[in-house]
Amino acid sequence: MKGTSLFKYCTLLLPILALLYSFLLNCAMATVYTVGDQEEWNSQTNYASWAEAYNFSLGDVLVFRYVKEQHNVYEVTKDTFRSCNASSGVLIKYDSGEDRVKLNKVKKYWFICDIPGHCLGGMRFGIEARNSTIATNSTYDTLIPHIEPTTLDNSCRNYISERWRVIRNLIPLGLLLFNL
Ligand SMILES: [Cu+2]
Repeated sequence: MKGTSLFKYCTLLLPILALLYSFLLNCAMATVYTVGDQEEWNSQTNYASWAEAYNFSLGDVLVFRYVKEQHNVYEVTKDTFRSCNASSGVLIKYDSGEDRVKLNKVKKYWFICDIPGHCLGGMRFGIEARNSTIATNSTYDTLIPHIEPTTLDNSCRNYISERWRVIRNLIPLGLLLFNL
């Protein structure tokens, strides 16, 4: 009899641990993207379609790899992205050949290469860094009520405490069901 009740508790505990783990993953995992993937940062790649292939989140990192002095990376305003004229609207310049850009704000980022002709030739793209706590693809979301974050700038801690409240409420219910 003792063995079966232990089994019951384990079957209850495992999904809870899996839930917690998936929440932590959603919050803590930052993805590192090499811009252009295998093509890296060069004049032959369509970066608009590269950028569309991914969903970028707060905390993710973009890595620009290229031969130093053959290219560079400017973070620019939307207007400068559109015009490819970097005489104004340049926010940050990178030229190391392996530039790591951390997306540390929820906003739209615009990047160009400022070597003559490269931006107009396609070395430019825009991405939107979203709040990663809003986006979740956990399969467990179908099993428990989904709680929308209350504010746009809510932190991971708020998110986890919201989720934890749901789990905490489910534990007595689960114990009740298993004991009946
Ligand atoms: Cu270039």
